[in-house]
Amino acid sequence: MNGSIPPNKPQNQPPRPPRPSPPKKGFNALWIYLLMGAAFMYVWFNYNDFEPVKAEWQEVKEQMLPQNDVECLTIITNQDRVEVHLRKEKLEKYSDRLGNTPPKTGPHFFFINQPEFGVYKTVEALNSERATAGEHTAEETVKIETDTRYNYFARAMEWLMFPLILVLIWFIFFRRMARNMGGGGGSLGGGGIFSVGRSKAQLFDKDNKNKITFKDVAGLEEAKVEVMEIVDFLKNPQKYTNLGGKIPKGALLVGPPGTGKTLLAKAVAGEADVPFFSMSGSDFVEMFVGVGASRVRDLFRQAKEKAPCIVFIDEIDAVGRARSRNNGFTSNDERENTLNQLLTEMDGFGSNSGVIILAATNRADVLDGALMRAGRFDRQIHVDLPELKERVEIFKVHLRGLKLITGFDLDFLAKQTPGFSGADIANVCNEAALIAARKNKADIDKQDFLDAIDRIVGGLERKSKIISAEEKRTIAFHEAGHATVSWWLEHANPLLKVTIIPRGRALGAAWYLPEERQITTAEQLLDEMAATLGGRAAEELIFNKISTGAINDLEKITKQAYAMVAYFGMSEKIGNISYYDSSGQYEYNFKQPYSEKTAELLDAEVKRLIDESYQRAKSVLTEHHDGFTRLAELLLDREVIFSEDLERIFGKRKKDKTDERSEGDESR
Ligand code: NHX
Ligand code: ZN
Repeated sequence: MNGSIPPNKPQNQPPRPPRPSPPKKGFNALWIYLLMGAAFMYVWFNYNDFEPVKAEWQEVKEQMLPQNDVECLTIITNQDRVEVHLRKEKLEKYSDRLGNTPPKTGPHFFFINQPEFGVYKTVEALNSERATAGEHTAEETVKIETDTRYNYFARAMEWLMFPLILVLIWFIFFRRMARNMGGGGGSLGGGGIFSVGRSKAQLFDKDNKNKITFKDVAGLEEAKVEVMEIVDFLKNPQKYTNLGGKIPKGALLVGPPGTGKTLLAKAVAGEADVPFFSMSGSDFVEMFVGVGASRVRDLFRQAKEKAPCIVFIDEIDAVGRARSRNNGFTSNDERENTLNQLLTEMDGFGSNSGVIILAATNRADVLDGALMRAGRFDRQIHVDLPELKERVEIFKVHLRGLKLITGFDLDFLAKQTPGFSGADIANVCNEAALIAARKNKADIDKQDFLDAIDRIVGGLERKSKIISAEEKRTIAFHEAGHATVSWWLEHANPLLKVTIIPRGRALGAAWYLPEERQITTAEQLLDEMAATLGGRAAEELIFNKISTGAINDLEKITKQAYAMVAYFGMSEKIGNISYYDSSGQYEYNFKQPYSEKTAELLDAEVKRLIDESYQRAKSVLTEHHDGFTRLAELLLDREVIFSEDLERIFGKRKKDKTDERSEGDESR
């Protein structure tokens, strides 16, 4: 490549390519500028409208020099090259080789130099010969110059190559990363590498099509009232600020999974008619350091631009978990930075700036105290599992689209589903429709719903599971044991049915209708423990052999007994002490908060409670041995028996106040 720097002749520069239309993304723009710069450099270093013609030293020495055609010779010191500049007035002579319009200033020819040519000496000799000849004039001197010529473009490229490759790799890497990280459809950040630190909040604007309103939220009456007030804060802030009140900055929706926290937040968005940013706490968390904090910053910047608006952070416990003081190796600095940024931002804007933060979590107990203090999440809205009336409402919503049999009893369904969340109920309704369809029914009836509930609580029925006759007997007596003990113990949950059809992981189950109560007494807990131990007790009494099948029962009562002793203060020896930790502070502490001696005492008390319950179960079974064995035989025969059958065997249950009993259903 010939890298001669042309004289500055701007009129001969090729026109610069037209500027591309302003690129949308920073990423593209950078590329285009880089390419343009490279192209420009190339043109600049290579631009020359005339290329010297190749000649031979022989011809220069024997013709051009003697005939006084040469004005100047330029010896390029770092290349084997000599350039020949002809005298202006002699150019015509060479027009057959140089063309008709050779440039006035050269170089016009060049030749490849070799040391033995002795170019310099030859020219010097010629010049001095002419000078001594006396006819020397300035015009006849052959000038001789030296020049060192670098290939600037190649050298520049050498310098730039390495960083360029680095930058390229970086681009590709980050672009892939950014794509993998999703940034989904409605993401404000868009794709691309420069959006790593952007918030991934989804924006629901006023004119979003599938709006959810408070009408779509069944139950949750108290929570709705609270949340409606927040909508009102945004709609008429003056009403509140006129009286000197400050608009709250945030509200925390707390409640178990599936109870409709997110739905409620979406309804707020639908009702408020303000922009609604939605993101999940885990969206802040990324593998890069500092990304979380910068996303928080970005989220709040966007929110402030759109104020008044609502920011909704789902699963805030992902970032809001309590910062711990001394967690040497479980520390998560990145998460703490994110949380700190969140705290700062929530403090950062004035309370009347029209941004309200809603956050949802099912673990309010693990949240950092700083997050919950007034001035940040000023209020907590508890969203609990729906009660009977609310379940009726929720069923109404989900049954809207279903083809039901006429005279369908909605209240019955609600009674059969205590402890179900809104999401569970939605699941029940859908599953019922699928079950009815599988049976090619025209409409869905009560039995389909009951099957759906059983399926959701207990798992899939596995009728084809092969069980030997001996095992079947064990299962039947085990379940009959549960049934008998729970029937005769006053405070145990009322029984619904007993089955020995395998379902999910269980080979058989006793189904109860637990009372919907707010608090549980020690008697109730003890009776339930005895009933749960009834299965193992029955196995021991009847076969004098015990099986591994009771693992689930034992796990449950062990946890129950531990809770009674260590949390509920229900053991006299321990006293009214609770080692329960609602603050989550001890979560990373491996040490138990009690002494070794107390630990031993706890263990002893747990064992005592369980042993006593087991004795009670056994004594109930021996006392009602006849009914118990009849029940087991009936179960072997029919596979499913209901509380009516038990009533026929044992007579009416002491505390079976059927009409006022609460509703429910849970597998044991
Ligand atoms: C097994 N299952 O795992 C076999 C298939 C004592 C007659 N080898 O107590 O089915 O032994 O009153 C949730 C629910 C494990 C999780 C039930 C995990 C059962 C159930 C073990 C009846 N009914 N045990 C019972 C039973 C078993 C198991 C579970 C679970 C058996 C017992 C399972
Ligand atoms: Zn059992």
